[in-house]
Amino acid sequence: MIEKIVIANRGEIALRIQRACRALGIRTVALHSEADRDAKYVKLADESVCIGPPPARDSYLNIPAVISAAEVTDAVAIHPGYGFLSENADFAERVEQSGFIFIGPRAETIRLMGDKISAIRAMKKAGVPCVPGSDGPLSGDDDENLRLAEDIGYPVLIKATGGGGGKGMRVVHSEAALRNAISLTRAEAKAAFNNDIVYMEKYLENPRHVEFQVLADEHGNAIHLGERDCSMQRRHQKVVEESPAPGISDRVRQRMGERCADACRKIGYRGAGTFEFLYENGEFYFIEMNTRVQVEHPVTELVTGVDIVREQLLIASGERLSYRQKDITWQGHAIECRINAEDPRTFMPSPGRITQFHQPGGPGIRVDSHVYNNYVVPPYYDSMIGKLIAYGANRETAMARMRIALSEMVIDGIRTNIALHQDIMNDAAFGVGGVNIHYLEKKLGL
Ligand code: MV4
Repeated sequence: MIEKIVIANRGEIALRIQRACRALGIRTVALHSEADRDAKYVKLADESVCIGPPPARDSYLNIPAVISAAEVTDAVAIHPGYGFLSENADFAERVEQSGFIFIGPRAETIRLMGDKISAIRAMKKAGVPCVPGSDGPLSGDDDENLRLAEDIGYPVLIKATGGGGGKGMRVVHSEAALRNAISLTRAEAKAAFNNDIVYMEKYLENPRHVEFQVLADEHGNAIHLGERDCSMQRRHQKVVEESPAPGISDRVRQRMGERCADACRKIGYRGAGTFEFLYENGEFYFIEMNTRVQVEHPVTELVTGVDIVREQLLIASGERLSYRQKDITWQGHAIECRINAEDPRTFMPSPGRITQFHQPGGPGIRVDSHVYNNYVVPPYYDSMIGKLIAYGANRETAMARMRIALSEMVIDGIRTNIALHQDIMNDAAFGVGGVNIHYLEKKLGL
């Protein structure tokens, strides 16, 4: 077993990783910027190292600083959490070249999935259903692209292979707009990702975002933990996630989950991962794979009973998965509300001192947050300050518990999106379940 790890992240996920380490007797090194120096989770760690000034590029994204911190503390492995360096293949490679274990997939796997065209090719080959599209880069031949779009059928979507998470995409509704859309997307992609390679897909107009959680070890074992519905989003930021996804039958879960687990075996995947799908008219279409632990992993933990971060640590230690697929069962329903320090009207970040923090509790309530009374939310990072997760025997119960928990939660001194969550928990369409990815933006009048 790994003896000591560096946690190359901050906030709630740094605390979540630290808790999993404690349970396994792994010593922890908290890395922090100057802005996070006084955070309680930093003091709770066995050791801490300041890796630079507040801006992320000077601290949490500073690869030499992170690796040096692992060297000076004699750590064995580095957990990247989510965001920051978690899906940076060059970082994973340098971690391993420096003699440390990267808690995640092999660098080549991260690179394969980071390039969306190569990810789709790999998944298509492994039997995962994908969106009808160009199956590769678009050429510079306008006539060829017009024929392709004609075959796929308008509307089509031009996507940057270096993109993902919503950056570098353009919908095209007609032949007349195609040529221009391709060159604009190319130019934006070149500027944003230094890669002007683009591809084409059928544009799905009203899909849901449904993703499957997988775990794979180094010994060729891979399992799935079912799916999450993450359709309640605004500007590519998820707001509410839940598991199971409303309307997905056990049979469909098993069939799709097994396809994902099988794809993991075929590509030699290692660690925790997520297959992102668009789900429309009863069909799944793979779009991207995330090679990290995700913000919304707790809803899967609550319905399966599997501690995903613990499994990441065991896998990185070279152990076999603690579970076979037949050991995985799904019980009840879990919903997660992302609590953000933001203005309820403008959605602008609202950093500052939390003068009063009271967290809810009771049956089926979990709070994953690093904040407390008098904690100062720094202005430099993501505005998410925690996650409120409600579990119940069914969706109704989980929603009812979430409503009560939201009413108990007190965060004074800064503005938050708690009222938005209350609104969503009382929304009739959310109550029915299965809203699409455009629902929240339409509801908010965007
Ligand atoms: C799509 C799509 C419709 N059709 N692909 C947005 C981010 C990236 N992960 C993929 N995205 C989309 N790809 C096809 N062929 C619609 C989106 C999309 C979206 C997807 C998931 C969650 C929220 C979204 C919001 C807007 C657009």
